[in-house]
Amino acid sequence: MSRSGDYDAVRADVAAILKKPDWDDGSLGPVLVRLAWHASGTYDAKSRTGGSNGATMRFKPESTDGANAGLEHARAFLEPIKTPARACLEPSKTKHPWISYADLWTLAGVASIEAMGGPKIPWKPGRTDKSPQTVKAADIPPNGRLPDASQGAKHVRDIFYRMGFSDQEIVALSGAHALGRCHTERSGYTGPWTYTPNRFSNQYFVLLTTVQWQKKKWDGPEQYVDPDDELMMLPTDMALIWDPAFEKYVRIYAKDKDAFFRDFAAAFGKLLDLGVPRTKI
Ligand code: ZEM
Repeated sequence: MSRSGDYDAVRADVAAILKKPDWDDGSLGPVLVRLAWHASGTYDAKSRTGGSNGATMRFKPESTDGANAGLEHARAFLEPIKTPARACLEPSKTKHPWISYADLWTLAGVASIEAMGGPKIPWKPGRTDKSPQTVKAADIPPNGRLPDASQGAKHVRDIFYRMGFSDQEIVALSGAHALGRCHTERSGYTGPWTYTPNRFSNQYFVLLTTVQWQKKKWDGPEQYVDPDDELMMLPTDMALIWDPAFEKYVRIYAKDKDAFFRDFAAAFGKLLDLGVPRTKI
């Protein structure tokens, strides 16, 4: 068992499980980043509800929100880092039982970004988990707080302004779509955004501004593809170049990787901390 509070030991264990040849493009990194984002992106600044604190995605209705389809795998991949299956038989084999799920899920996103070549993300521990025995319905965010990919700029602003983000932060955060891919069985969409889905980069912005995006010809939901039908964009991704205020930042980040890394690190760190009680000094 690691010493309580040894977050570097947890980070190292997350980094060690990322490589997985039979999973997607060979890395668990993207789905772990998505877990950290969805755990946090339920925050509502007005009512100060939702957010990563509590790790409420373990409970219904958040666990069964269609937006969270597939994240049960991400949560299961992290389970052995906290409590390996055999630990009940051999308590000496427990790894980091002291860490809360809420800290583990957000730290795993941070460690994954860093392992995939991204910036260092500001991250602080201190999240606590709601207990399955005493959690109240009011503690669990309702479905519908996460963005709907079929919509446009107004919806994207409604969702992210609710959390307290600016247009610039919205665009910076969206650059995470350099990572991973869509799965028809989870979201209805298909394909990766970039040629390097396991590499954190500003490629998402470069591709948004240079590719001739066209509607994919298929029976599935409206999505956009490059002329070779290898890469994809969601309607909400296209909204970032169709809306002039968003587009301004897309062009900045396409040209300036360092600005993107700096702004992404700040915005992602802020996202993971929404709703986490912090004592002010
Ligand atoms: Zn995503 N995202 N996202 N996103 N996302 C998907 C996958 C990933 C939206 C969205 O609907 C979808 C942010 C913002 C927004 C990641 C990170 C972040 C998928 C595909 C969809 C449909 C799911 C599937 O089929 O598996 C929308 C509408 C967004 C805003 C408007 C933000 C912000 C993110 C992090 C900072 C990542 C890493 C993935 C890839 C997951 C994977 O399994 O590969």
